[in-house]
Amino acid sequence: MTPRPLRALFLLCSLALVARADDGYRLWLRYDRIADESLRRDYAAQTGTIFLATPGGAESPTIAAARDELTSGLAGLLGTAPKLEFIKAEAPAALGPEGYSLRATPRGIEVIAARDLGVLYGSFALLRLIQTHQPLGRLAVTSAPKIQHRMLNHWDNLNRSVERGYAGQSLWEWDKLPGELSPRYRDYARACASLGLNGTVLVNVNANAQFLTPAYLAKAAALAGVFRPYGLRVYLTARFSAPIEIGGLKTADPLDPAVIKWWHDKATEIYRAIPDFGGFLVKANSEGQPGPQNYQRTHADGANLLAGAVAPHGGIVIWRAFVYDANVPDDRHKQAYNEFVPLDGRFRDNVVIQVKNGAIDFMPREPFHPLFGAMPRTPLALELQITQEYLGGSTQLAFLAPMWKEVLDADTFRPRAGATVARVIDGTANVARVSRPVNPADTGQETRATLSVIAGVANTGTDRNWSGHPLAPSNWYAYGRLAWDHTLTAAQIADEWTRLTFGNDARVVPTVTSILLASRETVVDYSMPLGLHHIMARNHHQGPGPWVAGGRPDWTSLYYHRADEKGVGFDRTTAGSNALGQYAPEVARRWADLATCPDRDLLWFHHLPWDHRMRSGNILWDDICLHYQRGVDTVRSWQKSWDTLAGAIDEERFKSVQALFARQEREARIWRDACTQYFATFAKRPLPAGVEPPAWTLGYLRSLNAPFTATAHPPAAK
Ligand code: GCW
Repeated sequence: MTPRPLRALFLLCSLALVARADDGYRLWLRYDRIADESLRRDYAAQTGTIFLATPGGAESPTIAAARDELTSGLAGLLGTAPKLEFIKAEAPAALGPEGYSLRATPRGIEVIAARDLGVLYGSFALLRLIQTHQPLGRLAVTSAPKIQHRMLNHWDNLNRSVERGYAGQSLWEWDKLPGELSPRYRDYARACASLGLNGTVLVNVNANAQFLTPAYLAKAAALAGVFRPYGLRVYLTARFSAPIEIGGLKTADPLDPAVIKWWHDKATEIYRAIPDFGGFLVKANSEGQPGPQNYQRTHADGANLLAGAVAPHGGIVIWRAFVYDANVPDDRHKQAYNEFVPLDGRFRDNVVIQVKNGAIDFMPREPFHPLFGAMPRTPLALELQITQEYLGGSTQLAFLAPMWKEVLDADTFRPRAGATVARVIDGTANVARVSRPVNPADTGQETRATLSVIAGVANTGTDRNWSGHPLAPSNWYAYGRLAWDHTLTAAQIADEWTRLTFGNDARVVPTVTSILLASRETVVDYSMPLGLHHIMARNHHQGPGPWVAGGRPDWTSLYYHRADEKGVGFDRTTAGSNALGQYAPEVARRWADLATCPDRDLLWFHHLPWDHRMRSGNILWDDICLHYQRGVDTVRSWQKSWDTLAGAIDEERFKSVQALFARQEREARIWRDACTQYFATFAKRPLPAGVEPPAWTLGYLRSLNAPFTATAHPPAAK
């Protein structure tokens, strides 16, 4: 038992630690001293010697990065530096090229991997175990990624603005590169490597050909140099018209010999600057971007052109399926499937088609995209959006792991039950995939999928805490963890992130994790409940805009909610657009039948009368209103729980989140008041009991247009 005065001193010190301001810069790699002395002593004894082991057993910059991290991490956590020994050892085959195994042995802890990068990943994993106070006594962990290419996609522009970015400017200081290297680049790479992310597309899919000019390739090469020890490979977006814009050609036709040569030469030039360049990400013939269809060629022609250019260097092409066109009369939901399914098997082996989680566009909730499972002879990548374009930017909390799990775990029933979206993208759903010869020289043997990719649109920027909202790095973290292992649960990830970010305090952990886990459903409740979608304000996509009309129909809200005096919702059954026909029959049947369609997807697939009887016993109109109110109420409940953490979290982050929750509560009310009053003009029914009367008139809310991006907020009532 510690003597009293000492205990008091200890308490004072730990209070001082708690109160210390934290600006969030260190993300989940904080390494603050563990307050519990006996725990610290145990860990110090167990980690006295750490063996870093690979079959090659040679030092490298990656091993040096692992050493640095373990040394500074353990010095911070335990106050002692471990003895690090680098040894030769065979790695179990199951680890693959990037996996690791951690083992407690009588002489110390072993971090074993087939390659240096696995040692680095294992070192981060070991630190995470200590940071989250896990026992090491019987440590025997093996872990290997399920997906090969785990990527961040930055939508960063040449002028350092970030499309749909809410955390300041782009991290990449183009004007200072390649000469000056911000220390932030290394911290970015550390954060990525700590999660096992191994690829980064530096720039926006709305692409700028300038990034492929020699001056910018030198800048990208400088970034690649900083990232390389951390196993993070650099990719670029390819603007399809680059041969015209920077190459002086008259055409970008993918079958034109001069164009083919231009891309081959460009690839050679890129690989000279960046020998481990990952490849190209391409958005073509979508939202005004140029592409092969400008020359009456197909997406396969376009993708294969670039794939041919990078293939000799081992590069890949990630071709996006986010295509739709207002001139095509069919439901936007169906267009990507209609375009791409006929091209299945027509892509070169180093092409992957990147598909957003849902068929419309990163809505707060979307049923999984019908392309998953529908192209068995083509590797498909899953694209998720970490940045919260439709979920409140960086002013609202929406922890997205539950949403991503919903998609990853969705069963496509293609080719058979159990083929979840996760298994489609990791290649295990369809092991007998046939790789068809694309060019006559290929042999076309039966192979298992070799290419697997997952992408997350980054939420990073120059804000000191990286992501704007102090709780928003949880989404970067969750994305990285799921990219490594999609079988983790949202609750596990929330628990880990909270411990790493706020410490292991018994009060803080359950409070923060329960707020995190409820948050995405709460945003759905107060913005687009029961399958409503795309009813946000125009352009900036923040805040309500169910009235948005005029211009391109598929960019209006009316196109999606179809509200009239009879009812609301988009009929995608056979009586309507029959988008359901693009899913496996088992899936389509479940959504088509009102008896089995879950409430959460109802208005995505059905147009229903306002007095449709819901499972709750309420009529549809009442349920819609009650969801909006529930969203507001839940945010209020977070405010109360957060307030209980005063003193248990450093003041800086505590106050910041407190202010943001107050803002979120008001923004939730704006959503509620705007949507319920707007839909009431059709439903012509009163608000049900339990829903507060609106604080603002519909006319006033409509006149604001951009309530959430404007700095001035609406006054308390109007
Ligand atoms: O969601 C839409 C966004 C655009 C984005 C596009 C895409 C990069 O509003 O800002 O452009 O998707 O994913 O290509």
